[in-house]
Amino acid sequence: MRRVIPLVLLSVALSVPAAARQDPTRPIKANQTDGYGNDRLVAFTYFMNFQCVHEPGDDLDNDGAIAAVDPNEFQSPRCVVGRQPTIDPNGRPITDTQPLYVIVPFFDADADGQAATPELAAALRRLFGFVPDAFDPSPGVPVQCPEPGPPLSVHAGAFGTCTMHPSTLDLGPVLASLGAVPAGTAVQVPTPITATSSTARTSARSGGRWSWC
Ligand SMILES: [Ca+2]
Ligand SMILES: [Ca+2]
Repeated sequence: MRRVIPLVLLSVALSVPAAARQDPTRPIKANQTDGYGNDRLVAFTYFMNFQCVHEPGDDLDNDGAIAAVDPNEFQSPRCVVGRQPTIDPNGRPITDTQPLYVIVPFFDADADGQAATPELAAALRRLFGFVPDAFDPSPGVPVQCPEPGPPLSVHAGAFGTCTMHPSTLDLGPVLASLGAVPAGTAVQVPTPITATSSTARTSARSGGRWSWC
């Protein structure tokens, strides 16, 4: 079964070259990832961390106390898949932010059933009935995150990493929507391996605020 899951809306300031009429210069830099926009291959350049916006009324640790009165919520980034904040990191409406689609291989292309650990593989098999390549350190498809290393990128990323991103995500809301876990359950997993794409022709511009979808 091949599926693509939508990822949480996060926000980041990054850019692609305004005159991107040629493939990115190889290897791409440590703060860049490959992506697709304006109908061609591009390199996304990160000038800040990929920010998971946390608003006062949120309760991202699911303990019943909203963030406004719960300082424990801020001891580490809380990046929640399936949740969209109303604002971007600049405080502007998220509706004014360019969407950035993060494509996750939700199939097991090499049919090896492997994940980073046997425990993670068992949990994924319980949740989905198979082990997606999104959590396979040696997946059956090429991906942009973690960075593949030379000659494509300067940096070779470790499993569960991507430049300027946190190394874990909470899949709880997506799994709850699928009926796999009760609502309000946090399910922390390694950041899945991904490919990145923007859709709008106007997205291949210099600078800008983007959000993951
Ligand atoms: Ca809380
Ligand atoms: Ca696999």
